[in-house]
Amino acid sequence: MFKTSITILSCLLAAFASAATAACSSKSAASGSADNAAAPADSAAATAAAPAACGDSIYAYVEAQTSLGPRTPGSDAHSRCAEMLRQRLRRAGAEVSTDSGTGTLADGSAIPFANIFGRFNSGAGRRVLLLAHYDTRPWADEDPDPANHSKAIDGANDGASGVAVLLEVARHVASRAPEVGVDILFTDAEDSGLSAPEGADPSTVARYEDSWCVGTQHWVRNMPYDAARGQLPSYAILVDMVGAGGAVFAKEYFSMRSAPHIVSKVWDAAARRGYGQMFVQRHGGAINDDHIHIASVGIPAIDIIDAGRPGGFTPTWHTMADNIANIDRGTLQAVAQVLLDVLYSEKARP
Ligand code: 1BN
Ligand code: ZN
Repeated sequence: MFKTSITILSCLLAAFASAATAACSSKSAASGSADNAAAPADSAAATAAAPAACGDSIYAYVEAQTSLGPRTPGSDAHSRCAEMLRQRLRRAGAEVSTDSGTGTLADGSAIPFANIFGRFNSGAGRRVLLLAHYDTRPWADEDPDPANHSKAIDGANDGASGVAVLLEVARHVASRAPEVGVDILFTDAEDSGLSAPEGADPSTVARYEDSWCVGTQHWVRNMPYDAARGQLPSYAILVDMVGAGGAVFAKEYFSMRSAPHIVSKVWDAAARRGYGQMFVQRHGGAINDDHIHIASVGIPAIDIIDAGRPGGFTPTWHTMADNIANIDRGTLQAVAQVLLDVLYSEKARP
């Protein structure tokens, strides 16, 4: 109770930037910098110019989602979460739109989706797209107890963490905009997919692969950018499963194929902050995630995902243990800080 009160207090202070003594203040993350608002001369100076991410604030954004219950597509908790995200983006000053429809899962059943898009500083020519999925998996099918395989997960890490990190970015963009325009996309129906069973008929494999990231597949076919007029964002960064203690972000395969220069930019920014143990200089596996669909329409796209541990994904992946008890403020803060450093180092023109 006491601890909760402290967390809420420090987050409120952070959110309203009202006290220099708060656990997270509104000052730049760099200490001793005389003028953090000065234009960065290089990447290291940009680190000094970025606002400071607040782990308590991001944790509170995770809790705001998990307290609704599992956000499986079609559920009341999912609708309430969608409305909350639209409101938060609007309050942060974004122009908000929703791309909704119905997709198809591997078994042929229908799944509703509503992708939520927020655009900051729509007049900026050069833009960066940030995305995370807000839906949660309807089945804990990786849980050690088979009795849990048909239960829905809280998705504190797999879903809420990425969204929370982007809400933190939105909070800072609202109070001091970077030079580039920022677009935030909360994708839906990412996590109701099934993997093809061993020995599946090859003609059915695509159906299984396409049962993941259903919302994003629709969004890219209707995206709010005119590619013919050169309006695509310069690049996109997906954050997925960015809230567990001991997270290891390796350089995911499709990210390296689509945008090795953005992977370098992000991993270099992490190294400058001393997060080299988390953002490791190692190549990772190939992951069927939202970024591959964004890359398919010509936007260089990368995935920051906790898949670099010896066993692959974090141990709570698709289990009932993916809950708030296994969320780590330090990981959330590190990822948000790296995104802020990258965004605030970008120039209005390349
Ligand atoms: C990421 C988080 N994913 C699901 N939850 C994508 C994925 C798809 C991971 C297929 C493994 C297999
Ligand atoms: Zn998942």
